[in-house]
Amino acid sequence: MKKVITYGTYDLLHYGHINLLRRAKALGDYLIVALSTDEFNWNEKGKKCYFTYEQRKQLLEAIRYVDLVIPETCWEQKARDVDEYKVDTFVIGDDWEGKFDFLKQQCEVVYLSRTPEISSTQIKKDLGK
Ligand code: C2G
Repeated sequence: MKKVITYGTYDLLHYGHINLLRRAKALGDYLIVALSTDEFNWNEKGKKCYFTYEQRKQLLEAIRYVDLVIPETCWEQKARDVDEYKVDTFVIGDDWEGKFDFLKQQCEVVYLSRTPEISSTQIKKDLGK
């Protein structure tokens, strides 16, 4: 079984996220999403999520491409996750191009093109938040 992992906040879930998850799943048979916790988002990314971790987890678990959701609590957990979950492929959007090449010692690393014109930030702006 080919296992794929990806990481993200996935707040205000939108079709750009779904495009990423669909292509990520197509790279293997089992997709793990490491979902940024509320604390990680605030402390490390300066992001205040609209939905809580539990709500974002529930949304992701309802997506047919997603097989497992685990918490992302720190930047450094990726290498450990790849080993622990016996991951074959790490995948993330190309806004992170090159940032995780260090994982190439352990698994395949794939950067997928982002879906243009949509982001959680844009949605909030359009809604006047
Ligand atoms: N994404 C995309 N197209 C968009 C918006 C997002 O393909 N229009 C992708 C991102 O590239 C990422 C995933 O969807 O792979 C989740 O996006 P975010 O929630 O913004 O994730 P991010 O904050 O970049 O967190 O340790 C890595 C970080 O947790 C990544």
